[in-house]
Amino acid sequence: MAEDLKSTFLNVYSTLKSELLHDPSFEFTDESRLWVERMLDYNVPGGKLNRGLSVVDSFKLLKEGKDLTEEEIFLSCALGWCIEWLQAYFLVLDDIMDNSVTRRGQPCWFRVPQVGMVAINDGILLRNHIHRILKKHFRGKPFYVDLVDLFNEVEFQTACGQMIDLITTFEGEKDLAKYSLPIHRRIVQYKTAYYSFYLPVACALLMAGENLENHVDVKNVLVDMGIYFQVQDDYLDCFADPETLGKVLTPANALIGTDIEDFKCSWLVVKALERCSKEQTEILYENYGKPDPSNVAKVKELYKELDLEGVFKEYESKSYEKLIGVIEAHQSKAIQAVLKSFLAKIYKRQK
Ligand code: GPP
Ligand code: MG
Ligand code: MG
Ligand code: MG
Repeated sequence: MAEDLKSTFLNVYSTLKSELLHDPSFEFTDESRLWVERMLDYNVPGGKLNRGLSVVDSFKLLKEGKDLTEEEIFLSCALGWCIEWLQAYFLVLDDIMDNSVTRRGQPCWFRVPQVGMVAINDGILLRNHIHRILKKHFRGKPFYVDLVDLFNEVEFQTACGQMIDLITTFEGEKDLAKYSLPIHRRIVQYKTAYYSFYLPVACALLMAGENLENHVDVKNVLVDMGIYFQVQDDYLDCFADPETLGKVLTPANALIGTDIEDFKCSWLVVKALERCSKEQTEILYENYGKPDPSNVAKVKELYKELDLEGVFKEYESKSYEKLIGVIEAHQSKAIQAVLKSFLAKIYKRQK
């Protein structure tokens, strides 16, 4: 059944792609059509597709067992793909900003020969594709205006999150003293939680005819889930098996993520700062945010000494308990099911 859904979902990708490659608002040449096709295939469908598939899953749960029509299946898949397009747009640009090397087990798009800074424009195109898809398939729906507004709001929140992520990481002003749990929370709430967690469920709610203003409590739980998810991301950046995470090309390469080198306000460095002795704090200040592998190794050694793996495991089970408690207090069984299925997908994930 899950495999079935995935193949339906992938078929909808082919349909949407083909529509975009024949968009009558542009006179494509063979060359330009090939470029867009290669760019889409490289950046859009290669992830876990969790966000996109969640729209369909959530919509089904909101329909409480009623069979979906062909149209409902297609439209919920199309909305799911809009989120995957949004994610592709963010990641293409984020990898340039973070100077990253690999993504999803392959070189970042801007590192592909001949692509380079064309990737910036490709990111803008990906962004525009979302609204081409929405216009083509949803413009006649009563919730069209709310849908467009939702995508715009969430994109704005994410760009603001990206901004605070980047400006707290400024070159030349590297000062660990400004990193704290509230700052970390603010960054991840905006840069990850709204588009990854709230957006898929909000799309499903709109398709089910709901008014989003009546679901602020759902938004709050999903934002908390998103924060928990980004803490996992920060943890995996340092501790995951590189091959599983897809941020490395060969097992011989010890590099996983680049948060330490990039002086990121990661959950790990915040927790380390809370737990360090005076001497350990000095080690952290001396070695954090430097590109040299020996500096990175010292930071990782300190993380081991401070048992950040154990601190994370504790945080993980506490967060789970708390989220389940809030979800089970919700008045609607259908919404409880949506939120629980989301949580089950991410709890104790390895990638
Ligand atoms: C990724 O965070 C950042 C985003 C998805 C938001 C980008 C927003 C833009 C407006 C471009 P990250 O850098 O921590 O993720 P990863 O570790 O996957 O690179
Ligand atoms: Mg990044
Ligand atoms: Mg980033
Ligand atoms: Mg990360």
